[in-house]
Amino acid sequence: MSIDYSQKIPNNVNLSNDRTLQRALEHWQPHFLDWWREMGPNDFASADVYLRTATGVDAQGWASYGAVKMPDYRWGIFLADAIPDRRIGFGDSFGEPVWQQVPGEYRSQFRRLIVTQGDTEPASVEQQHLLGHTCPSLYDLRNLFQVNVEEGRHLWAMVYLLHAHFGRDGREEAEELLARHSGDADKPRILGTFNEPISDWLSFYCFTYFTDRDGKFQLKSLAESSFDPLARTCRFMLTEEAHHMFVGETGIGRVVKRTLEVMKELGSDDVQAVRAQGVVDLPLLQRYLNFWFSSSLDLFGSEVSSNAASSFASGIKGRPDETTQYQDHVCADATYELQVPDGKGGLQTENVSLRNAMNEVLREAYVRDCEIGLKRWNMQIQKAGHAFRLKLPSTRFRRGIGAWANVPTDLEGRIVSREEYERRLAEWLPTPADRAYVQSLMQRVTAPGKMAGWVAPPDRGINNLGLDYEYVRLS
Ligand code: BYC
Ligand code: FE
Ligand code: FE
Repeated sequence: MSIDYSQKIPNNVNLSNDRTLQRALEHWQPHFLDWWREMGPNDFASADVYLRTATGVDAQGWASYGAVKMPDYRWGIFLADAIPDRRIGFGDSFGEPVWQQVPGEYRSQFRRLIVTQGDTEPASVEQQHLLGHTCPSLYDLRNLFQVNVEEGRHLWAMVYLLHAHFGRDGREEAEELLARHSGDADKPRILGTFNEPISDWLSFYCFTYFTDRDGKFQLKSLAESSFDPLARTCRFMLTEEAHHMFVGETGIGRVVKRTLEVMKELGSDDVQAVRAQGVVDLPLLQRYLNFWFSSSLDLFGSEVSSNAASSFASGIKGRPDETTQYQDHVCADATYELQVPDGKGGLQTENVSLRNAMNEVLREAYVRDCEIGLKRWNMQIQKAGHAFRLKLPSTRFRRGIGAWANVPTDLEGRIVSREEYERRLAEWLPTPADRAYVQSLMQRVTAPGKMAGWVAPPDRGINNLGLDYEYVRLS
């Protein structure tokens, strides 16, 4: 079904046929806009931004591009097309028809997941609230705003489900999604990573690489859900998500490229010499990767989780690509082997039911996906003739959730003493001096086609336009 843009809230869910729901969402809309004005990239409200907007939900040409002032962006409700006769793909009800309504017994579990998902979307906009002021180029500024408006739309996607399927509770949750704020002492966002500040562009690239990728895996597993409206919502969100991860992967790749150019000119990889030229030394980049990777790993929840087991059993949340990647969709008797700390400084092996280990299954798939970018960046470094390699730390490193929470380990995942851990953190994570140095590089560049000195230009522009296109017209 095509998207109806003649409505106050663009949608492809026939909203005008359900007056009560339409009114409820139209009541929430000004609250969303107030939130956007206050917490979003509000200093750029009058800028013309070259944005893509969804015009359909099919694979061919779903997007149209044009200059938009962000407060006028048409946030709406877009579900991927229904799959005729879709069946439940996993768990105890495998093979039964999917649900168009939430079964009463699963209501609170669904609500919790949809609220958690919804909470991350506005959180990321809040985290990136001030980044526009230090953009390295108009191209990057445009990408930031594209990501921001789409995260705003992802909030709409979850609020639609809350309003349409959870009655009064859902409407209250929708209000709460605008009342919690990233980093707020009293009302923080739900998940840890979404309360971390993103105050420089290196963090933004790491966040879109690592944290939006958690989004990809969570959305993929919710896209398998037996609750069909949720599955269809997430399937469409995934088409937008690809660009967010592209911004991260190419962003880090451009940082590496620029640093290698400077190292070549200098004939040296000496950190002080490299920094004197105003670029990001590779060990510093590594510490940023360590920070955002370890933080994002926590977003998958505990290795052993009864929540995950019951979500799988009841068909609420599957594994990414459940149909194509797995043979056994029921996992009634399968087990999973885990290595966990034994509490005495050593390790022990635990055999748990596979259903209880679903968070870990997801996390493993995520880690493999994260490796792809590292391979590419290391290829650049190798081609430039350097021995340095970027590396993902062990999944045990600096964990705050699960079996490894608060167990001090080094980057290889070896358990170390608390004292050694504290002492070596400056080797492993960005130090205040690192952050101050990165901050000193964040000088705003807004001449069309120009690029800050710490990042190489991208290979190509947006939608086949040149790099010197004025992607954001500031006024
Ligand atoms: N921080 O059984 P457990 C995205 C909580 S990113 C704080 O271990 P479960 C995006 C957990 O909520 C994708 N708390 O885990 C990216 C639970 O609390 P309650 C977002 C945490 O429930 C960039 C308790 O610990 N989507 O879209 O199996 C930009 C025990 O939970 C954390 C989703 O996450 C943490 N890191 O799984 C924009 C999907 N981790 O309820 C957007 C929806 C866990 O006992 N959420 N806890 O108070 C879920 O599927 C699950 O809730 C989780 C946790 C995977 C998060
Ligand atoms: Fe999102
Ligand atoms: Fe995203």
